[in-house]
Order: sequence, then structure tokens, then C-alpha cells
Amino acid sequence: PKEIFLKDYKKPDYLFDTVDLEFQLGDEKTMVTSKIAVSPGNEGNSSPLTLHGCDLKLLSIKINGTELKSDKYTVDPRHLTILTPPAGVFNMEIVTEIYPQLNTSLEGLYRSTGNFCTQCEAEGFRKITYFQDRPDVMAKYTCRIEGDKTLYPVLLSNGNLIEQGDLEGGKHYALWEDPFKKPCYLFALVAGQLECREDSFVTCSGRKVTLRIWTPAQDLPKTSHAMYSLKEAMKWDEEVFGLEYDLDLFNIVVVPDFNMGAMENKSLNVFQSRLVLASPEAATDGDYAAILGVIGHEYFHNWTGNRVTCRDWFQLTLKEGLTVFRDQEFSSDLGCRTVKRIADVSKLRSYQFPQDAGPMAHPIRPLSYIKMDNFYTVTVYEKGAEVVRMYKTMFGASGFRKGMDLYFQRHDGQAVTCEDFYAAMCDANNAHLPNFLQWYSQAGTPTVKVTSSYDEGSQAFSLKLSQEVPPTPGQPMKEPMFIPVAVGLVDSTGKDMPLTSIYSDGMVQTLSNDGHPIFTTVLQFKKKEEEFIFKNVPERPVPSLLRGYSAPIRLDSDLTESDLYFLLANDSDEFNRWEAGQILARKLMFSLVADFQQQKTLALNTKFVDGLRAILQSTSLDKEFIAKAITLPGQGEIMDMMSIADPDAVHAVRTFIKKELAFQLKDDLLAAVTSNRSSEAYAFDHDSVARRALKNTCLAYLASLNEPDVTELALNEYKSATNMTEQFAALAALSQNPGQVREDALLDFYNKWQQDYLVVSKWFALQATSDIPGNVVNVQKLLAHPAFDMRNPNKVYSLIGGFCGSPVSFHAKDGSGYKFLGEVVLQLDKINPQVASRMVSAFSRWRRYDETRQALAKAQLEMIISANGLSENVYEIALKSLA
Ligand code: B3K
Ligand code: ZN
Repeated sequence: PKEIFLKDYKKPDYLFDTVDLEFQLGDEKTMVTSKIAVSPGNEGNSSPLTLHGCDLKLLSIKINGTELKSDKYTVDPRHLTILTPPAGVFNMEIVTEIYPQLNTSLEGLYRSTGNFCTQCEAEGFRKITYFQDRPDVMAKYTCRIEGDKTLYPVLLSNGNLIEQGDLEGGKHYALWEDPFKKPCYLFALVAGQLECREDSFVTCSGRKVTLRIWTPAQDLPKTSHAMYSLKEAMKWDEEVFGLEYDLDLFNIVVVPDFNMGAMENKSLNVFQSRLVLASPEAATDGDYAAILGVIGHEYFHNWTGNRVTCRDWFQLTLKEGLTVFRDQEFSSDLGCRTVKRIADVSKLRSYQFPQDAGPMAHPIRPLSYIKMDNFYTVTVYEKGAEVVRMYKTMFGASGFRKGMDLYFQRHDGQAVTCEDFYAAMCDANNAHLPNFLQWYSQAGTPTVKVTSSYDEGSQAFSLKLSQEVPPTPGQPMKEPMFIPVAVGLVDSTGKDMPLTSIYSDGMVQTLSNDGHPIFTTVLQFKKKEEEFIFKNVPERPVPSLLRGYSAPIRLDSDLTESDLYFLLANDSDEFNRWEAGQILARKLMFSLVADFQQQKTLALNTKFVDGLRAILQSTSLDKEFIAKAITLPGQGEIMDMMSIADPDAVHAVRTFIKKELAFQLKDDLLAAVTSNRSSEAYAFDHDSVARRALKNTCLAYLASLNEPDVTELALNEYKSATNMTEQFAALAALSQNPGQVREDALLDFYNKWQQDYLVVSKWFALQATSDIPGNVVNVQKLLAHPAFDMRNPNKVYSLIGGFCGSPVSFHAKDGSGYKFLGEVVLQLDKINPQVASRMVSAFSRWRRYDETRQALAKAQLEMIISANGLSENVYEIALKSLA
């Protein structure tokens, strides 16, 4: 396998101006004709024209209408090279044959439940036809699709439908034209038996856009929330960024078999079913929120990704980090900002921090890859979004908007780099951000240490900051980075102090906002060590640091426990209230883990219980915020912070705290469950979601007691639930404890929902993530369950992915969890390398565990890497994990 490096980037030798595709869809084979207008990329270019291709049968090549003799080109399993292309502009016609029905990789053209569908990002277009498959080759496309009218009544591609009609032999055709230049990864084709929900949106300039969501007929009723989400996204992008949709038609297609969540193909987005289909009975609030976010995300790509795209795949975060940031903001504006921020930061901590600290650590712009598909990561996406967020933190909403405007003004229709985005942001704000670009090139999560001191005599409050970016594979030494640290000072009554001036770097800066006092300032921390001194501070404050989580770092401050309890109760920054509680919980968990390891009796600190009780009893706090604030940090997050991760200890401690809290707060928890019931019809609005979130969180606590009265209560909730959010939460509560009640409830649920494969996936995930003893065997059995299908990524992510995400069973000390995964990865790799590679990643952090576990996990990785015919996808992850 060949490694590809960012530093080797070269412009393409040839440009493609127009691409006219023709598909003859058939049950056994599909014929693809591609006519390309080629022009030289550089003056006087005469180099061979190398095209990518994979799993293609070449039927013919013509240059300027003449068939090319076989000595004029070479073909290998990955390329077709035209040895001496004509000088200047020429036409090229290539005919290939492909076999979508045999394509289980779900990349290129494939079949899903009988329909045809494509996925081209990152490098799937080469499985359709020979092409310069790289994002900086942008062309205008037409696409003519021909197929059986009964089998494939609907024929879709990008852009506008300009012609359609019947053909002989029961066939028909459709001709699509996309007026916008695009890279081939945004090409899409869908054909099959689908029906649509149609609606429309009138844009800010008064154009009426037809919106269609295509699904199998029986699912149409479940598309209303997706349609609502799409219209909200279109409106939001106009209001917040001034971005208007640019065609008269926007299609979304639902496909059960899809590797990723969804894909932003120009005007023809493709989604996996669970991110479109929802009804109150069968989808949870979490599903509704995910649909809103992902529909928004793919729609927002129309500007950030499609109109302005990436020069090369190393720049992926240019479109993904930015678009994740945009979807996060969209969801915040439609829901509750603090709660959304908490969810996003939790995700970063649970998944991205471990990646950044392991063998797969890479900068948000990777320096090299073997398979690009392996770099659609939480680092590129979520950390990338944090980097975009930092521009907004520094320049404010209006400065950020100016930067975005300039970015589009400069680069519409281009394939560009992360530096281009940085330059637009800085130029629009007349700013220079020293060391900020390091965020794009250095991997690893920086740790920032903060020590504070107060001098009563001079009324000065000092914060001394130092930063450390840890070594990561290939990057032993790191430079300091530009880190925006948002800070407020809280006085002894719990109020924010007005901030008047600050001294740093030999300069005094006066702080005010047009004469109004300010309460939060953003420190621009850009050296290894720096001191910031606040002036005119009348009493010793408690600093509220990194408000809103203003940078993706680990913060290590000298705040005392009593400072943290004070912030938990008083901080005006709600995010930091939650954060104070989390820091306290982490400290508590660490000290109990130590006790557990030394076989001491575990006991819960009463201050902690009182702190959570106060939050739980609050009538002023948002209910969803309360639910988040009483939730303990995840096991993964704690293990990630230990020198040797100990899954048994962390699990035992987390279970102990949960139970103990449930015991001590039982009355409050019961009250929260009963007072948050509602008989109203399901609504996905913030108040209802928040009410259910609090009720369900409390029910989960109570169920951990495993006492007859709470089991009775949970059973009751399960039976009386009128929506999936509450029904599933009750099922999850009941299934915490092994025994007959659990078995009966799981069986009852399956019997109720076996016709709905999306609900069945949840049922798989619930069991897969369970930490009941001996769960490896249960999951193994579920692999053979008639509803499970290794070819469906969603089911694999639910069952196998879920299992790997649950520390106890996956890390079973006898190695049974590792062995299970090792076998499954090899099986999966034959079917779908992208999915297999996502699963094998669960092994990557094997060095974090004790020696016994290390040896067992390593043996599986070695077994995998030595297997015959391994895909490059799995090979790259296994290789890096073992390095
Ligand atoms: N851009 C796609 C990801 C495609 C991944 C291909 N391996 C989805 C998204 O981020 O919007
Ligand atoms: Zn995206």
C-alpha cells in the first residue's frame, strides 16, 4: 500500500471542462459512457493522462472520435493511462462496464434494497468510470440515465431535469444537467422504486425551490420532521450567513444501506434511513435531534463544500470542520445553546481526546494517509469545528460573518485550502493570529495550566498560563499554539465583576464595550507561558475559566473544591456551571478508583451529593441542563485520563456512585419522574424534550437501585409510554439489571417492533452496550439473529460498534471481547472495508491497558494484519495501531 503526502501535492496536468455521462442500468451489468472535454492544465503540457479506475471493465476509449489503439494506453488494476494525449483541447470518450449488484463496499454505484444508488466521496467515482478522481478537477456535468421503467420508475441525478421520455423494450430515460462546476465526489445517481414527499421553499430573493424527500412508499409518513428540518436549515443559512440556495430543486433520498450518515451530493443528498425517518412512536428525541442536525449539515455543505470545495483531501476539515460548526450553531439556535454545547464538548472528550492521545493521532489537516476514508474522523470533524469556533470567539459574530463573506467572495467556484479560509478570516478582520495555523498542523490536545493570585494592595488579580502540546506519532516536539481563553471573574456574592483593564505582554488594555462594562474577556494566549493581570479588582474573585469551552484543550487550574462548588452554584456561564460539576465528579471518580484498586470500602462525599441535590431541586434551571448536570462523566472519559486504564475499576466506581446517588436522592428523583410525565401529544420542542430528558435520566438512576418499587415504576413507564423516547428509556432502565424482568422486557419490545428495522437496530445497540456480566456471549448470539445483517452498516454500527464502545464486555479480562471483534473484522473486511476499518479502530488504544489485556489485544491486531487479502482500509489502522 502506498502512503500519500500533503507535501507532494501537484496541480492536475489536465483539466476537465465538461463531463457527459450515460448510464445503461441493468440487473446484471451497467454500462457507463463518459464523454469528457479535456484541456491542458499547464501551458505546453504533454505528459501522459493518468486516470483512476477500480473494479471496471474497459470496453473502449476514443479520442476526438477515433478509437484508441491498445498500444496507446496502459491499464492496471488502479489506472488507465493515455500515453500521448493530443496537444490542446480534445474530447475523450470512455465506455466501461460495472456490476453494482455485486458491490457490497457501498462505494461507487451499488444496489440497496433493489434500488441503484451512488456514494463517491472520497474516491468512489473511480468505481464508476475512469477519471481524474480528485477534488481539484471541477467540471460541469450532464447525466443521462436509461433503465427499465417498471423496475426503476424514478431516475435522479444532480441539477435540473431537462429531458425525459420512454424508450423501446419497456425502458425510459432521464437527462439531468448540473449548471454548477463540481468535483466528481459530488456526483450522484439514484434509480428505483421511490416516492416523494414534496414541499417548497421561497428563498430570500423570491425564488421557489421544490423540495422532495424520496423513500419507499410505506415510509413517506415518516419524512415530515426531515422536511421541517430542511426548510428551517434553508431559512437559517439565509438569516445567519446570507446564503441562498442556488437551484430550483433539492432532493433527498433515503437508503437503508449507507456507510456514513449522509452525503451532500449537489442537489441530491443521500441519507441513511435513520437520519431521515422519524415518528413519535418509533424515534427518540435523540433521533429527532440527529435528523435536524444532519439534514442541516448536508444542506449547509451546498456552500461550504460544494460551491467552495477542497483542493485535495488533506483539506477535508476545510469543509467538514466548518460545516459541523455550522450545524452545531443551527441546532443551538433552534434548541438550547448550553445543552448543545455540553453535548458537543462531551463528544469531543469521549471520542476525540482519546484519538488525539493514541496511535491514530493526526492534525485536523493530516499530513499523510493510505486510505482517505480512514480520515473522516472526530479529529477532522469535531476538533475541526472547534478550530472554526475559535475564529468566532475571537472576532465575534459580526467579525466571523465578515470573514465568511470574504471567503465566498474570493473562492466561489474554487477548490481551496485551509490557509485560504484563515486568510479570509484574518483579512476581513484586519487581524493576524500568531501561531494559530499550528492548529492545522499539530496533533495532540494541548494542556493549559492556570495558576491565580490576588494582591489586595494593588487590587490586581493575576492568571499565569502555561501550555504543553503532547508529542504524537511523527511529531515529538511541538510549538506553542494560539489559544483563546474566555474568562470572567465572579465575586463573593456570585455575581460577575465588571472587567476594566488587563495587563499583559508589557501593555495595558482597557476593556469595555462601547462604554458598557464587560463581564467576559478572551485572553489571547499564544506563547509557552504568559501572565495576564486584571486591574481594579476590589476583592479576590473566583475565576471562571475557558467559558463556553473557548478552546479544545485540557484545562488544569488551581481552583479548589470549594471554588468549584461555588461555580457550580453561581457561575453566570451555564456551560461552566456544568463544567465545575464535571470536574468535581472526575476528581471524585479518580479518588474512588484509587480506593477500589486498594480494596478500600467506597464512600460518597456528602458535599457532592448536596451539590447535585441542589441542582436537581432547582426550579430556575433548564430541565435538560439539569439532566446533563446530574450525569456523571462517561467511563471512557475517565479511563482516558488514567495512566493505566482500568475498565473494571472505573465501571465499579461509576456504578457505585450512580447507585449511591440514587439511594440518597431517591425522593427527589421519584418526584422528578412523576412531575415530568405528560399526557400531551408528542412534540419536538425544547420544553418537551427537556422534560423527557430529565424524567428519563432520573428513571435510569432509580432503576440502578434494582428495588421492587422502582422496577414496578419502570415497567409502568414502559407500558404506558406513548412515544419511543420514553418507551426506550424505560426499557433501558429495566435492562440495567440481569434477570427475568430484563429478558421479558427485551422480548416484548422485539415482538412489538420487529417489523421496523430502525427500531430493531436500537434494540441491538441497547443489548450490545449493556454491561451485564457475560455479555460477550449475548452479543455473539445476536450476530446470528435473523434480523441482523452484516451487509447493513447501520446494524453493524449498532451491534458491533455498540459492543466495542462498552468498556466492560469489550475489555473482558479473558480476552473474549477482543477475540470476538478480531473475527468479526476479518469477516466484515471481505464485505465492506470501510465499515471493517471503523470497527478495527476499537483496538487502536490497546497500549492504554494492563499487560494482560495488551497482550490479548495485540494478538488480535497481529492476527488481523497477517490475514490474506486484507483491505488497505483495515491494514492502515492495524499497522498504525501496532507501530
Ligand atoms: N461528506 C460526507 C462523508 C463522506 C465520507 C466518505 N467516506 C458526509 C458529511 O460529512 O457530510
Ligand atoms: Zn460533512
